[in-house]
Amino acid sequence: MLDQPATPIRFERLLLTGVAGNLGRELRPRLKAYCRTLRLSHRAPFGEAGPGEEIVIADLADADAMLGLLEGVDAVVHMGGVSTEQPWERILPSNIVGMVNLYEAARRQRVPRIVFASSNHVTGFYRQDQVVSPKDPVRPDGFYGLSKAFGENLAQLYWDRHGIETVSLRIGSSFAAPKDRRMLATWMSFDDTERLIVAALTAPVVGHSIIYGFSDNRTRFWDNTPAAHIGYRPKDSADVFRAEVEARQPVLDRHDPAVIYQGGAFVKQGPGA
Ligand code: 15L
Repeated sequence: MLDQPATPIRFERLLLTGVAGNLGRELRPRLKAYCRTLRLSHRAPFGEAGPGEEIVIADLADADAMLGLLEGVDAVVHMGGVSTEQPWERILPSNIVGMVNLYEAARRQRVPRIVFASSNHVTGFYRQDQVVSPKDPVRPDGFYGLSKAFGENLAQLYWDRHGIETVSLRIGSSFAAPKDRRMLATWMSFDDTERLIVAALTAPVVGHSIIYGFSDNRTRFWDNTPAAHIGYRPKDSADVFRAEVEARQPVLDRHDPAVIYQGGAFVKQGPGA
């Protein structure tokens, strides 16, 4: 957790979906610092509410449940849904139907802003020797990346048609430490993840903005210049782990698609793999 909250704002009620996932668990105490009440949701029971928390069990695929979930919230941090490459039957209800349910609920409950956990896998089929910006065409590396591209397009529609603002975060690799050479470029520390989400929640005007989520790493695949208005300033860097990661993985097979493409191993798991 940041020593000082990144900005002294207070939301009355923030909703964090997908709280039982890896990143959801990490964000739970962090986001509590920015609101009076943190509403937490997941599709199955996951424990007790702490002080200043409330729990609502809601399946993304259930439109009525989603409508109730969004009642009275000032903003949503949407971490819910499938977060890895999976068979289409699993992705469809949560990342496609679920996203429509989320945005329809936001429209009906008049929720003004959503911070959407998109993914770098929206552009995973760019090569690692390219630097990609949020303005470049999408190149999903599987059904998962494709579903996140759908989510971004849906966010654009709800901004253009209904004025609901979204910041789509194309999160790189948000873990305690980079696990491999690729993550020396894609890694985002948990503190920087908090900084990014808070910047996305509080930037005055965002419309629908897309921004890549990564720390201040020396090697990088992405250029966030078109999202400078979000005001995200990473403070950590994967480079403190560089020597250790390179020693663990000294030789790379340059013919391996997981080494060639930004999406890494995801490019080998998609449809037909
Ligand atoms: C993602 O989108 C996943 O949710 C996460 O588990 C990581 O695998 C990450 O991408 C990544 O690309 O490293």
